[in-house]
Amino acid sequence: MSKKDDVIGKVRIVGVPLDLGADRRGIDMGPDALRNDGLVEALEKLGIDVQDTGNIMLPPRPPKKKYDSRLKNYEEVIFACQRVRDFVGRSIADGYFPLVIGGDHSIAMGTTAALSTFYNKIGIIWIDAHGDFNTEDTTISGNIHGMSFATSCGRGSKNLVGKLGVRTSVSEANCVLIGARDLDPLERELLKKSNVTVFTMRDIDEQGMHKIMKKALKIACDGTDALHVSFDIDVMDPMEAPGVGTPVQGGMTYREAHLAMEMISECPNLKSLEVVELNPILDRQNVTGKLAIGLISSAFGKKIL
Ligand code: NNH
Ligand code: MN
Ligand code: MN
Ligand code: MN
Repeated sequence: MSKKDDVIGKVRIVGVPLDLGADRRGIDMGPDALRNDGLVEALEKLGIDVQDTGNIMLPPRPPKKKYDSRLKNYEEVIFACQRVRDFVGRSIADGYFPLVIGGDHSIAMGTTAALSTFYNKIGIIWIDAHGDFNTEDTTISGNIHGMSFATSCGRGSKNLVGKLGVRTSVSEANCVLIGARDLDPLERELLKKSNVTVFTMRDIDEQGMHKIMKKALKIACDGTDALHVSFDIDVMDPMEAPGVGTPVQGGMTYREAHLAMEMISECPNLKSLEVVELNPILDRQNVTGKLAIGLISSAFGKKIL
């Protein structure tokens, strides 16, 4: 049976109602909005055996505090990421493909920690308007969701790197950032010096998504034993996807994003998928939630013909 014509067999959904890694309230409702918009049914329609384990239980929101650190809500975010790590780890051990739905993007630190205990050399395709390549030293906002890609690559201080008790197996040279158009000054320098390949929106404009994804998949799959895809919905153009915490003009079109996911679905190395930063209270008639479900379906093998 060739993987090419086959959808992923067994998927376990892990919802992470966390927004403490970001600035805006509302992202914590992302997982339930996706369920309400029919995520499980859409995947079942593809013939996938879907297990929805519900949302990870998180402690109540802490009282509003004054931040004296560059890592806002540090303890709470680490706690959530530990749970994500454990849930994703158990999903893989139980033979399920983990689909992590956020929640803010800080949860990727938990996902990549779990993957690192199973795989030796992980490639990541990080699809995002932002770089999420800040460290404790470069961040302007102090929001940990802007640091999760760097942390997954093993960059930053010990407050985040290694904090989940796992040495990362992410291979930076096999990492790709796609759709970037809003980088902080020091983050930009760090990215440029890093081994991450960055395809900005301009690159997509110039070369087209098909060429970009061919290159991205080649880089991420070259000699790696796992591909992780981390999809931040704010990569989409805000006209397509208004329901995100940090919209940035000039993003991907509906078809560009679908083509990316369709091509990802053909990669036999794909071992996990994360879709984050849906903010239902900023959405318009659930278009962003429905878009996200469509994109997840494409990543899992849904075909037009
Ligand atoms: N770069 C900014 C920061 O570090 C924004 C990050 N926001 C995101 N990332 N939504 O995907 O805070
Ligand atoms: Mn992000
Ligand atoms: Mn983003
Ligand atoms: Mn965001």
